[in-house]
Amino acid sequence: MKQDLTMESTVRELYETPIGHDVLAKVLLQMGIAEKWLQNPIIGGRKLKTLAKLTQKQFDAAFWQALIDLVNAETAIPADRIAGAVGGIRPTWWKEAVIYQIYPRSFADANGDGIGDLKGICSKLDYLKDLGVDALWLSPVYDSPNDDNGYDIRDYRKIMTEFGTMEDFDELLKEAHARGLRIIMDLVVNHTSDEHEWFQKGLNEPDSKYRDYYFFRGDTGKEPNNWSAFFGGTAWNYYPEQKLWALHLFSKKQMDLNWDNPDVRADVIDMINWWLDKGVDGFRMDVINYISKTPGLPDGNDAIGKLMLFYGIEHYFYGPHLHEYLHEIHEKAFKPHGAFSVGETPGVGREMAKLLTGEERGELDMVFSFDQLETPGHIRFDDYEYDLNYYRDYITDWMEHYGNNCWMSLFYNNHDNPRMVSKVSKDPAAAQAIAKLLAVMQFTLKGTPFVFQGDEMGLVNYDFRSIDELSDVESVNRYAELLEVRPADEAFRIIKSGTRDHSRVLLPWNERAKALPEHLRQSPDPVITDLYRKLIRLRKAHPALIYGRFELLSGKKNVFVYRRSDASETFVIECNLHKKPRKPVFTENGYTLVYPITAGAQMQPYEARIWRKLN
Ligand code: ISL
Ligand code: CA
Repeated sequence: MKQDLTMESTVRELYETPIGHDVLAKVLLQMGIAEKWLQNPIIGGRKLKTLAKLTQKQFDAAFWQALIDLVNAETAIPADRIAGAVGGIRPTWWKEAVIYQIYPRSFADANGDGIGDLKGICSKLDYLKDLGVDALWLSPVYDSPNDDNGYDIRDYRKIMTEFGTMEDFDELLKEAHARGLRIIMDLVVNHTSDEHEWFQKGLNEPDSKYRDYYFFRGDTGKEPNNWSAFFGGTAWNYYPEQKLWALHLFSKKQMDLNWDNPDVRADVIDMINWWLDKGVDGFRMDVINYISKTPGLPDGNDAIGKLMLFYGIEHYFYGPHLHEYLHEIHEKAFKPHGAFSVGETPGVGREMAKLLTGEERGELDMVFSFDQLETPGHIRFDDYEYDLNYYRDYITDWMEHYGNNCWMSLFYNNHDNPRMVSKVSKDPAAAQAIAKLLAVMQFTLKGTPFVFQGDEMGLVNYDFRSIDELSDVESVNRYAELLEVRPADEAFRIIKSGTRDHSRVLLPWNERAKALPEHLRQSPDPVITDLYRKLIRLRKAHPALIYGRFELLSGKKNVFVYRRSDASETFVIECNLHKKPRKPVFTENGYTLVYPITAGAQMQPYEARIWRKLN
């Protein structure tokens, strides 16, 4: 479909396009405004030029032009919008699976040096099997100088020394497969370490073909554009000796690859095939939606930069060749191996996600979308209480509109985020109930659950006492930046709220973790682990919880009641999303209680109940 929006088009016309839908939703989310606002007929009927006039303080003409260009550039429409194009859900192993994310550095330390390793992972395979998970996603285990804990890869075909050897990896793969556990690797190919051979050659050998593997630019006296790096400052490094600039969207040691160069794509695809030939079952693809950048790398729009707190995003979060490059990787690597892919796609909304994961498109199997992780108007570094009413609305919207040809990922945590339990409430007395509630939702909503290590232990955030206890490059850099404008204690408070270190402390079962200062120690909660085991088994035993229909029964304030059903049975799940007890909404005629063992007259704070009946 050709989109030909102009400033004469209406807000509704814009909102009806996939990109317009997602961008407007994202802008409102950043501004802390409910998306419902757009569904108001008066707003919807306004011309864009009128809206532009009303919002001229926030958004300049260039913003609207950039948006219209982005919308008009996407000619595809999601298949579920075409009558008759999508049938029923196609069953696959990864729709039925529960996937467990391991952050190897802090998971299990076999040799007692305080750093998790591959032998450690091997030693926990029986535990993981018993938990009931089907696949393990390993955060990067490749050779790396660890500026960003392995997300800065120096050699894609070598194992990080601290984690072990390639023999250890082969052993892990064999042992995992012997237990029926699949292994999903982390694919970090938006960038490499500056210590990668390609970058070193590109930087130091002017005639090398690797000069075009990255975004090198000659000396013009200042940064080639105004883009920001996510881990602080400008996105450009200057190399005085070579008189060259080079682009990095993340840390100063994570250099962006130039995907427009076919040799880059061929080398990356070779590498993927090398791992797939070894027998790994798939990849989680790091910031994979960032790989295609607007040609010429133009400056980022000012309004977008201010709104998103980073400049330049609109030039790479959904770049001009993204679909083409993903399709190429799919055709040349994933498809021939029948391998699984999940893309990490920050900034991608519901409709863009459909164009990335629609089964007819041959790009990705699933994506991680992140707009569920903070309540609208908040960022990770704010100290606030996350409102689960927002999660209900967000997840319901996706489940109702994502279509049978797309499949969702369900997660609250990963190695980049503080624990969701702690976001919802800082009250330690509430933690167990919240962990249970999150687990019940995760295993009974529609999609593939991704458990992050420690979720199943009921882990919460750590009470870090000083910046010296943090090691994440993002936290360290941001803290230094904040010190220029805030007193030290305030700067630390901000960093402490959002630091990725909350999810990266050595897990409690390690000997070395027991030696940590008391405020960095937690005990696994066996009640939560037991509940994870039970819920995973429940989900497995009842296809209605996997492929069944989802229907919202009540979404009023603090209430989330939904139904999952297929021809043979019906489940109803009722959740109290709030810290106050309340009367149940669901009347359980003909249903039996599956969880918990008994149901009182009141729903307790954050209580969740699962009911079931045969059809
Ligand atoms: O894009 C962001 C800000 O809006 C980031 O939050 C981004 O989503 C995130 O940092 C991307 O994460 C992944 O790539 C990073 C790495 O540090 C993370 O650990 C990884 O999950 C760079 O490789
Ligand atoms: Ca170790």
